Amino acid sequence: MLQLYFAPMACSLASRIALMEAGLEARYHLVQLRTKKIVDDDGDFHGISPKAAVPVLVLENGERLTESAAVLQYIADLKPEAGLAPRPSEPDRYRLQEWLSFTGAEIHKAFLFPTFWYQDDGSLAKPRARIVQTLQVPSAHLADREFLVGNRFTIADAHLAWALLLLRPAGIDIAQWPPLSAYLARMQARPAVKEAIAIEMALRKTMTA
Ligand SMILES: N[C@@H](CCC(=O)N[C@@H](CS)C(=O)NCC(=O)O)C(=O)O
Repeated sequence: MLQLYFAPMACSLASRIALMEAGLEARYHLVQLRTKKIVDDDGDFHGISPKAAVPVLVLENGERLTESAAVLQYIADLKPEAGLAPRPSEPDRYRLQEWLSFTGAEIHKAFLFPTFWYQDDGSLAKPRARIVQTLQVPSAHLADREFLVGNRFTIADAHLAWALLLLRPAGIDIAQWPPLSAYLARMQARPAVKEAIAIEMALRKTMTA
């Protein structure tokens, strides 16, 4: 069975959403990122991945795959009939990769990550200045579209929806981008997305309690 190492509401949420949208079973291992401990067995997460970052997907053959863009495509390709990614031969596959890269590099790492990790001592000025410019891109794209790629939900939506969910805890008001706000509401209304978020929010509460 597939196994996913995750932390509640971290970027691994997109992989959980993809697994649930695809109807694929997996064993989920909770990782405490601060201590790098695997909660199941108190193991050291560095032993699972030298990157010590989630997501890590353990494949059926025991190999471990990291990086959301790769993990998400792997999951989508396990269940092509779920339509979570255009087939590798289709031109839209490159559009999908374009969005996975943009969310991972420009949204996650360029401003969400620093917004959470730096103290509010002026070092936040740079990432905050990039927020409006960066989020304008998906906002303009989604002004007249329901989904990022083609006319159905894909793993690119799972990835972006996760990133948008973090705006609030990062102190950024999504209402300034009405298309993104409407898009996130649509994504959150999907049963699999709703369930994935509910599971991880409940776990997060127990970890902070
Ligand atoms: N490029 C990686 C980034 C993975 C990443 O940064 N994950 C975060 C959680 S969102 C993490 O586990 N960070 C390690 C830490 O906080 O110590 C990907 O897209 O999967």
